[in-house]
Order: sequence, then C-alpha cells, then structure tokens
Amino acid sequence: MQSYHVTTLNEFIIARQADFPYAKGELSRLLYAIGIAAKMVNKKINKAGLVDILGESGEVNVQGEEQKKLDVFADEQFISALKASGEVCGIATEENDETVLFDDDLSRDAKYLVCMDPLDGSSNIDVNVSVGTIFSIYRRLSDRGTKPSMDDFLQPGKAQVAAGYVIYGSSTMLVYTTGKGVNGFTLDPSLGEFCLSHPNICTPETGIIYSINEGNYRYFPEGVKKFIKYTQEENASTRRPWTSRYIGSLVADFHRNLLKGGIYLYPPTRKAPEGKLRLLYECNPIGFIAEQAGGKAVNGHENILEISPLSLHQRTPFYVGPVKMISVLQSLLD
Ligand code: AHM
Ligand code: MG
Repeated sequence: MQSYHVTTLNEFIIARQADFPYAKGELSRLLYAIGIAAKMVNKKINKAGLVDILGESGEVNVQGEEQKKLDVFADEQFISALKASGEVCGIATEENDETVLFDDDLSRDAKYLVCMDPLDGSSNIDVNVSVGTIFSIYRRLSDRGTKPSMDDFLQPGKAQVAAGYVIYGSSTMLVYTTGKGVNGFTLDPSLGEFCLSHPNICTPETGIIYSINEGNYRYFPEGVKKFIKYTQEENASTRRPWTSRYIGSLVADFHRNLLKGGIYLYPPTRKAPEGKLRLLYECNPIGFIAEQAGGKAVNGHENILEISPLSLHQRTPFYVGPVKMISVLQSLLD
C-alpha cells in the first residue's frame, strides 16, 4: 500500500523555528496553543446545528445546562489555552472591554501578548455561514516579570511578530505568518490535525472580485462610490465588469480574495463614521497576512500597519487586497 506524508501544523512550526536562530520555542508553543484551541472551537461550531447552543449567552438548553453563545465559548477557550501555554502575559479580545492579564508567575514572565477576535462574523453561525478567528501576536515592550502596560497592547501593526486566522468553513483552515511568508493548513478531521495544504500563499497580482456591503452605498465617501462605478464598467484591463462577492464575514471574504485575487472594502459610513472593523484584532492581523502574501491594507491613504493605536477597540476604515487593486482605489479616493 502506498504511504503518504503530510506535514502537520506542529511539525511545520517546529521546522520553522530555525528561521529565528535565537528562538527558544516560546512562539512555537504559543502557536501550538492557538492550534489546539482552534480545534476545540471548531468542534463546537460543527455541533451548532445539533445542540441548542445558539442564542443569547446565559440561555438554558433542554438538558437544563447553562449554554454559552459561541463567541463567548470561543473567547474563553482561547483565553484558557493561552494562559495554560505560559507564553502569554496578557490578551485583548473583542469580547472584553479591558485587557485580560495573566498574573501567575509563568505568564507574568512571558514575552508575548495576543490581540484577537475569537469568533468574527458570529451572527453568521445561525445560518450556517463561515466564521473565523483572527489573532495577532506582539512582543511586550515592558519588562518581563512585570504587569503588562497599555502601551504593550497599543503597538502599531508593523510590530506584529505573527498573525493568523482560522476559517471555519466548508473545511476548517488555519492560515498564519511569522513575517516569512504565509502558509495555510487544512484540518483533517480523521487525523484531528491541521495539515499543510497551502504552502507559501501569494495573492494574485490583481483580480476582478470586489467585496463591500453595497447596501450602505449612499453613505460611502465619493471616492469609494467612484471606485464601485469603475468596477462596474468594462475597463481597459479586464474588459468586463468585476464580480461582486460579499459574505459579511471578514475572514471568509478575505480568504477568498487572498486566493482568487480581490479587494475587500469597509469604508466609513454615516452609522459608522470611523468604519466598523477593529484595528487591533481585525485589521492589523489581516493587513500583516495580506502584506506577506504580496498585498496591501490601508485605511484610505495610510498603510494600516503604520497606524499607532490610541485605544484597544479602535475602529478604522479598511481596504485590503492586491497592491494594484489598492492603487486603483487610492487613485480615486479624495
Ligand atoms: P463582528 O466582529 O461583530 O462579527 O463584526 C465584524 C464583521 C466582519 O466579519 C464583516 O466583514 C463585517 O462585520 C460585516 O459588517 P456588515 O454587516 O456591516 O457588512
Ligand atoms: Mg469581529
């Protein structure tokens, strides 16, 4: 019988440790912990249609057990996995107003901190549409052994050590970068392992997909309206209108565009004058991955990764895609 070899996420992480000659394995252990938590969350998401775990947090299911909304479950799962790893001194998540700081001896001495959206697009779960987890890893600025400060969390995206996302879709994938390219791993349910399926992901130089919630059209800045008009014409390079694709789940929209070539836009609107998406745990990690795959992320005129955050849950307009598509957009923005 023919045997075949798959590279698991853990094998890959350990092999890649050699990229960082002075690494002591801390980042590897942290990424490993994220992989484990992702598998737990995946298991729960897959059961979402079977057991009564949909609905508001704190509801009681038929068995009389307290059931948590999946985004609360995911939040707790990632926090406990990262705490148990001992490699993280604190974490900022969409679910928590304040930072969560770990004060056991091991964690206080850890050199990394994490910003994450544990379950992005969670309203899609109820209708069986893809959701995701987005994470971003930074080296702390404060001394190890001390309580991390707010400045540790408010670093610009260009300081990220690693970033990634998990997409819980028709299959479950984990995609991450440590600043040396982007690699994707598909969860093999029979092995229970993430296996390398998309080595060295490079986004196409350009594409014909645009992703935006066009229902907000009337509130968009003029430049974005001009861009949408541009995509709908038979322009010189594509000789056909572009294709509109919008799931309403950032990870899923970005993942498709990354592989196929497309631009994702979340502009400011009247309801959300700063845009909707969060800089620290949605835009920065996605921006880092985009850049590592040959793309770019901007807030309009400024590179997302250059922005110095002022607060944990800061929002920003967000445009991400291949460099050429972003250039077309920027040439039309005021
Ligand atoms: P969430 O973090 O509350 O889930 O919101 C973020 C989501 C993104 O995944 C998605 O791209 C966007 O919100 C969709 O927003 P809209 O419904 O306004 O188009
Ligand atoms: Mg989100």
